[in-house]
Amino acid sequence: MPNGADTHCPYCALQCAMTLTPAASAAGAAPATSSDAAPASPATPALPGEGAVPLEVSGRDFPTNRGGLCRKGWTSASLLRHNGRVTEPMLKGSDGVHQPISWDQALMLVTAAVKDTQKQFGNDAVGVFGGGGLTNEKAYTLGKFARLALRTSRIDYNGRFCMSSAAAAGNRAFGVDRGLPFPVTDLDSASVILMLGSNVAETMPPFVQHLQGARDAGGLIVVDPRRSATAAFTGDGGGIHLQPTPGTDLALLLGISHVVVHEGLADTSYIEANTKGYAAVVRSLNAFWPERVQSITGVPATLIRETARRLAQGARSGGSYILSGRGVEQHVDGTDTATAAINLSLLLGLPGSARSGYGTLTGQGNGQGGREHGQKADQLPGYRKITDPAARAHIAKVWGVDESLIPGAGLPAVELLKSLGKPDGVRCLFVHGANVVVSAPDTNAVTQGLRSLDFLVVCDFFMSETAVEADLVLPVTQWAEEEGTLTNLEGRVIRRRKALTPPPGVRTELWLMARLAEMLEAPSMFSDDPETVFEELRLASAGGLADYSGIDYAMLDRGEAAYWPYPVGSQGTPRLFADGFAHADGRALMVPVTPSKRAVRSFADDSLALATGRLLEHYQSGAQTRRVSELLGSQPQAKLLIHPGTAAARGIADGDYATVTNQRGEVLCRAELSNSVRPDTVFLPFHFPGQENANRLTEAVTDPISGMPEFKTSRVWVRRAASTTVSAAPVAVPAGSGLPLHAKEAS
Ligand SMILES: Nc1nc2c(c(=O)[nH]1)N[C@H]1C(S)=C(S)[C@@H](COP(=O)(O)OP(=O)(O)OC[C@H]3O[C@@H](n4cnc5c(=O)[nH]c(N)nc54)[C@H](O)[C@@H]3O)O[C@H]1N2
Ligand SMILES: Nc1nc2c(c(=O)[nH]1)N[C@H]1C(S)=C(S)[C@@H](COP(=O)(O)OP(=O)(O)OC[C@H]3O[C@@H](n4cnc5c(=O)[nH]c(N)nc54)[C@H](O)[C@@H]3O)O[C@H]1N2
Ligand SMILES: [Mo]
Repeated sequence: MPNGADTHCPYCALQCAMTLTPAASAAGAAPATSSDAAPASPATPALPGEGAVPLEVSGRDFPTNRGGLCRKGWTSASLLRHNGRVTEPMLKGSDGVHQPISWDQALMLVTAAVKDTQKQFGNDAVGVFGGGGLTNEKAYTLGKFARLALRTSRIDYNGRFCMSSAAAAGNRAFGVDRGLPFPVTDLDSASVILMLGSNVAETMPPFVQHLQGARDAGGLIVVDPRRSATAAFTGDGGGIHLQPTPGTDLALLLGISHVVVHEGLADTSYIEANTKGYAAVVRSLNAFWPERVQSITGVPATLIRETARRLAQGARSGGSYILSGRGVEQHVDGTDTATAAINLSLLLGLPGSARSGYGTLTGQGNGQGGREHGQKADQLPGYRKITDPAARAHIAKVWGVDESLIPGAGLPAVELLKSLGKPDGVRCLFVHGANVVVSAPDTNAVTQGLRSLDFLVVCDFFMSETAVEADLVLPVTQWAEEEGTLTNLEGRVIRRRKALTPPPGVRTELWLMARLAEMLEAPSMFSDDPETVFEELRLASAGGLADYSGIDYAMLDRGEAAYWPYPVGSQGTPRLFADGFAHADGRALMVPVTPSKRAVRSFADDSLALATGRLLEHYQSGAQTRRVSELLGSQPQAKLLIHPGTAAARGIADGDYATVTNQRGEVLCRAELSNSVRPDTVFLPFHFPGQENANRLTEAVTDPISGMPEFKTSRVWVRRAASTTVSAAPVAVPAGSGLPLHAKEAS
């Protein structure tokens, strides 16, 4: 790689373009491991274990980022030669300490564990947990590996925690799920953008430039119980911040829709020509007039009316977009809430219009492609259903196997994790690209499940908190050390380029799965060459909703924009709904939805609503970003955002340690007093492990349609901490307060 590799960032779905060139200090150097090499920035002391930065990162022009990167992107190369990197297979001894073993030994151990487990407990006793950060090639191969090499139905992935509610709602309404059904640059000319529970200013900083037009027009409307960095952009005439009680977005959206219908703002000719289900939706809105919605959500009726009017006005001139994020989707009613957002957009005639639209902002690097090619429990490549006989026949043919060899649907992620170690559950688990000890709901229970397994294999490049629990850790290549493709938040397929030789001892996951498939005598070919895998993926996806058959590496390398569906002979599909929706009749389906629960505004006792989310500096479970000194230096620990009045009532001062407690566990962290949260709400980021782990408190209760857990609203009690350490175990909560936050509405 003498002149640098044009590639994309390892982190989120914006997939900012970057160029990697050998760093001056490390040019031509063999993979470095010395800890005394220069840190990335002289201003921030290096963490113990941080090695030389082998590549320099520069932003590259691309529609999503236009050359910009965020702090995580700028520092991403610093992990490539981190001394904490796992560079040999590591087996846990009886003393609980991991010791290096050879790859041959490791592969033999895995093969034996799979065979023993399956002989004793059946094929489904082996499970796989994948990730939305895997390339398309890896995600595709993982799905095939589970079904054909492991012969198990038990595969799911962390995208269930991320995009599943938005995906379920999109599939139901439009017949297809592509996060943004239009290029991100379409947003630039919008005069109104409604951001539902998304904090792009921290989660996709370069995206903010696409909100500038709406902000300049005073039309940025942000719905967040917190005055997030994105909500703050609505100040100085930029727009409106709606600050509902956490978990009440569905009611809020019904209120806005009510105004649209009752003030005659709906686009009736669009509705007639392009949708069905309108009458039932109108009926379902009757009970949600603005004043009632104000009493449920705390959002003033005047602002509900104003939002509806602005959206309608934007739709007539300039353009209106509705975008949703995890804040509204990661709830037990996430699918219905996303559906309410879609219904609102259909009432206004936005989807498929040239200047307006609806979309959801996909999170992980390959959160889009990762949900299309078979790591989902109920799915085959090309966004096909595993229960569809035609889909099974097509995939069986591509794989060269008898259809009966492909198992049926497995269990969604939360159920899969609940089954760990249980009779009839999974007893041997493979983890590829997730750190569930930190990121899964009710993580105390998940950790117990992992510890009760007969065999846990974790593929990672670091000793993540989940890898620490593993019997065997298999070291894999990082993003800049392998070739592949990803599909960004616009449904655009892009190339990830290799810029560096991996450290000796590290293997690609394609290599690993190919070797294991061979040892397990899988009845199909598994290639370890990414382009060969992509060629197979093209065939497998052909004719499916997410059809990649017309895309190849050469055109991606030329920088051609490839938006799926891209059947052979087509030009791809930048604007997915330009010619109608994916249901057989071409219409979008409006599904009536109503809140089935009432998120309590103020509890009878002194409990609070805990909302969780992200900080700019850290990515997900923090497995990567907590190892970057500049990022950890700026956000070294979890802080509980709490309103000054709420804190004062508990004797908590800024910087004090506080305990956050409920039936499931306890978190101990510092409090940060801030007017940015409502007095009835506290906020915790979920990037930190151990006693700061927010997921000790979240509940593994799920959306009945999508399987999405309730990450965003938990009921908690906050106290000033007596000491600065706590136990991980669940603790007793005040008597009579065992009521779950999501008790069904009494009425
Ligand atoms: N820095 C950083 N960037 C990331 C990631 C990361 O971990 N760190 N992860 C990537 C991934 S995988 C994802 S999915 C995206 C997520 O991107 P976002 O959806 O922007 O992220 P979150 O911070 O989880 O949630 C957004 C907002 O939802 C608000 N919220 C909480 N509860 C509610 C509620 O009940 N209603 C409403 N309306 N809002 C609520 C929170 O206050 C928060 O500001 O970010 C991607 N980018
Ligand atoms: N409370 C709360 N919990 C949440 C959320 C929330 O908002 N609140 N958000 C949820 C969401 S949206 C998401 S997406 C999840 C994400 O949560 P996780 O699934 O835990 O995501 P990461 O921290 O990115 O974990 C990825 C792990 O895989 C490794 N890795 C990265 N790339 C690869 C690869 O290519 N191959 C392999 N084998 N390993 C790799 C990394 O080192 C890391 O250890 O968290 C969810 N959890
Ligand atoms: Mo996510």
